[in-house]
Amino acid sequence: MPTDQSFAAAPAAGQIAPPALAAMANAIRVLAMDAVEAANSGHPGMPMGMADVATVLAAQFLKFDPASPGWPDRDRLVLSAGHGSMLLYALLHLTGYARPTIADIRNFRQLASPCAGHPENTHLAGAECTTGPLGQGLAMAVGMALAERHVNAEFGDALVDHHTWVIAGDGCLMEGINHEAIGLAGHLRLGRLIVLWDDNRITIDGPVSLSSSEDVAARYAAAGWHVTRCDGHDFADIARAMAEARADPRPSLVACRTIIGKGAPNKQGGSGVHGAALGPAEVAAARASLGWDAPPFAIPAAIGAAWRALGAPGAAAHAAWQARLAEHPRKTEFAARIAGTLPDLSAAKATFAGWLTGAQSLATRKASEMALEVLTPLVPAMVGGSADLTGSNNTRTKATGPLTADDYAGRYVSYGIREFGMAAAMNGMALHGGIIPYGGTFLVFSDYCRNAIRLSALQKARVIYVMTHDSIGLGEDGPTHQPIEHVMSLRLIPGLEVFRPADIIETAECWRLALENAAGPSVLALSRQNLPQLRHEGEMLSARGAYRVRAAKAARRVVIVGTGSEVSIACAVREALEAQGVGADVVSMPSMSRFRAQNGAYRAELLPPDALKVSIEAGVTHGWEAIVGDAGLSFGIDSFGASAPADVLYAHFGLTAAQIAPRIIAALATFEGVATP
Ligand SMILES: Cc1ncc(C[n+]2csc(CCOP(=O)(O)OP(=O)(O)O)c2C)c(N)n1
Ligand SMILES: [Mg+2]
Repeated sequence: MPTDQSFAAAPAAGQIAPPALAAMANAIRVLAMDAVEAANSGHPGMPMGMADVATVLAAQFLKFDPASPGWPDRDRLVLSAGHGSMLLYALLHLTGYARPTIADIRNFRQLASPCAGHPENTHLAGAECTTGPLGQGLAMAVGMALAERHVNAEFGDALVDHHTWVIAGDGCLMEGINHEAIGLAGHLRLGRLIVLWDDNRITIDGPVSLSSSEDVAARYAAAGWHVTRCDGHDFADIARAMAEARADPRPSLVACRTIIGKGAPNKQGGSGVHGAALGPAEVAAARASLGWDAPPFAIPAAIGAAWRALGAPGAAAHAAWQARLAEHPRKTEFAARIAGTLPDLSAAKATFAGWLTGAQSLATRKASEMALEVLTPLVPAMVGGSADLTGSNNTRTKATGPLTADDYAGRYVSYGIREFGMAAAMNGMALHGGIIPYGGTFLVFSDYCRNAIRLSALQKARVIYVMTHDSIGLGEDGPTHQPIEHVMSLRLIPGLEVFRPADIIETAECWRLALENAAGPSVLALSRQNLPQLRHEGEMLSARGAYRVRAAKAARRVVIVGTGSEVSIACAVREALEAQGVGADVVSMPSMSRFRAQNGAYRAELLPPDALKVSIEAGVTHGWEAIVGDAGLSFGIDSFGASAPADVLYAHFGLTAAQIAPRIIAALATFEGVATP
């Protein structure tokens, strides 16, 4: 029997009389309005409106242990309507989590408080994910619910048996990503996902009716969801709807009809209460109408005690879970999976080292597939997928069978044509724990994923994006499909590792680096077209971001830096220069950020001041000034691409050795005239 069903039936839960529940809910309301008042910024409306729903959730349904926010089998609570962050902070504080303290709440929205404007998983252990960009919390929750089923399928009910609860607003349901997320959840029948919709019919600009006349319930039903409703201010009705949702085998939407800002007598029900402090007069009026005499940030003892008592069933469930874990034959493996520890990769390292002796001309997307064939059997946490481009992204391996509603043990997700939904779900999977997700699409569609990629980085989530067809080298599909600004613009996202490997050897190295990058996301930008193998020696040279792949024969006057498919072009340019007696190094730079993090000596050794520095990358030249300097040359594409075969396009955009070498020779005279007067 699923263990958290017995948890739900625990006698302590559900036995609190409604008057006491009302007082407990008012504690959330008062903390929210007091914190927003102190900060003179924030959003009181949502926490006050959803206080009753959140109280029933914590009192009767949510499986949590305040002493152990990271307990792997806790229910996940995702506050998708992240602007209502005070709801989460109040819940965590009242139920007895170590943080936030009342001092933290007093410092709501101030530097160094874990109570940031919107919940941030890196600031607060009880925040499952970082939310605020509307719609993405719910979409991440889909990934968490999927992760729960997958890890359950592997380790069983004794260790993995929890629910994912989401508090979402009108905005989360209106965003386009909602369509992708619920389609995926319905298809995969993620019955342990329950969305509590704050159906208050208000957004910032006013009533929802200003902008929307959609039948949300019908849309969810059409996506295969169970839909129910409740009066979000009637404790019994809320509990009835939640119980119904939990019992239904489909993912559930509970439309909780609420009044935004409930408890603020003159402002409730209107959009003015969404995101502004109530002001001293309205706060006083709210206190009077709620019958709340305590001063700001003070919780009456009996109410505080009632809140803290809610943690007891979860603490007991956690203790029972610990006992089961201690007896479990795979406890060590489970702990390593949850911790995200990589297994021994020496077999993969040996295979990759063997490739050095070959001379394989391959697309790096194909090399990536070969690396994945080696890595996925060794790393069971890896769960792959693609947004309907499996045959192009080369993301599926023999070890990754289909993950479906009928077999959650599978390791390959068919995300469908849902790039943003895939990226957000992968964030949720990584944050849930037990999974290292990777997923593919065309690099040009990284823009569709972009805000989720940004959240991968902000949340320090190990998500690996396999982005193929990484330049005009994809050829005839034309400018709609040819990335131009993408590689450079992804490099702008702080904390995102962007790898653009040049051949099979670098591809294998970059895959290892991405896997070992436990505290952040990586993008692998991979070619459609074949690329010659450039390396026959050296181990993990990609780790420093850039290295000399060819040394000048004649006295070095030029250093040519390339990435990905342009490194082989750089090598051809070097040949042309050397033929004219001009010495040139070629530096391959699979990761610009890693190179820039190297010490000055290493950087100067690769890019010496007395050599003319040249970059070649089939994308925007913007950003390369930092590498080649003011006197350097950057060859790239500062317009959109075109529809033609790849080799025609490379010639059209001037990215051939025959076109680049003379321009370097021409520039050399000026450069050396200035550099060595
Ligand atoms: C992607 C995105 N777009 C816009 C915003 C700005 N924003 C924050 S809350 C909000 C209104 C949301 O309405 P609703 O979800 O109904 O919240 P409520 O007013 O009911 O609390 C908007 C537009 C955002 N946070 N994220
Ligand atoms: Mg609303």
